[in-house]
Amino acid sequence: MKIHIVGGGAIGLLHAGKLAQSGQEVIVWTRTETQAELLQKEGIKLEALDGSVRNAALNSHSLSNLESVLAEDPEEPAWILLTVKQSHIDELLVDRLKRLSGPHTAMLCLQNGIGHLDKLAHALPKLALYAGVTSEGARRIEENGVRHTGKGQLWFGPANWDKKDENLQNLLLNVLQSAGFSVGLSNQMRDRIYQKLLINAVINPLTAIFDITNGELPRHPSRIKLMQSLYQETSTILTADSMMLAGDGWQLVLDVCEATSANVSSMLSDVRSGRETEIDWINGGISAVAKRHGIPSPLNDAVTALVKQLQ
Ligand code: KPL
Repeated sequence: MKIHIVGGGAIGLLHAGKLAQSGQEVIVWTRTETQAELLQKEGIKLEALDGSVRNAALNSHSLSNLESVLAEDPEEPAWILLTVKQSHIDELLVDRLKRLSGPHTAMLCLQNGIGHLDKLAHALPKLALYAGVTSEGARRIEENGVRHTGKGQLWFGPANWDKKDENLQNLLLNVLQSAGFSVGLSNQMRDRIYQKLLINAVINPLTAIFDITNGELPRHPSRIKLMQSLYQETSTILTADSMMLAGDGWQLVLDVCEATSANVSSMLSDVRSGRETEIDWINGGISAVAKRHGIPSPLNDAVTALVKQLQ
């Protein structure tokens, strides 16, 4: 099975590298021609958790060359793994996804935050859409090199139930498992997305604002107070929108800070590199949910405004 991975960031390259190493035919679609050429020429360098580095060959193209690539190889993909950031899901990309996919294609979306699934379901009504949540840690260290920084778990499940395809989902499950991923199918993807959102809503903006690692965040009483208040507000909003929380959410936030203690959050990393952050789809998305329910969201509004000042 050919697996098309759209996005050459850390999560895209981690999946591409592990899948290619396990013998799958992988095609990576990147935003820049330089990255596509490097991946095509030199393959992907994957640094595993034990520090060993292995190369794997794959095919890579720039999204801007989609038309000419499809003219030569029009075979419709069984699976597309969409790993780009929320901010990159614009009209142009949606149009390209429409052209890349066929009537039997399924797409797994691995974005942080909320908003993308509704947008994609509306724009691509024929596609079987799957929502995914992953806790794998990865860092892109070169245009064609990625370091696996933490073992995680991937959950995925249907986002538009009428298009659910059991054969295709089992195929992807097996392929990902054979590539060494811990992966499970879930019928509760909305809850899983909301639980991850709750964690990201507290850790990401505060680490970006204070310019500190995840581990440093809860190491000061005043920061703990801010974390707790933002957690409380966010969990009230998401619970009003039917989130079912498995376990103690506040403890989960602290556990993630501890488990990823040396990491820089993706939002801080974006701020430091001058890239657009995902604030509009994390805390901005929560403010939008609050508005729908007529609940105030002063802290989510405030961190959204502050992070926008930084980016
Ligand atoms: O998902 C993350 C992110 O940085 O986006 C956390 C869980 C906060 C780990 O860094």
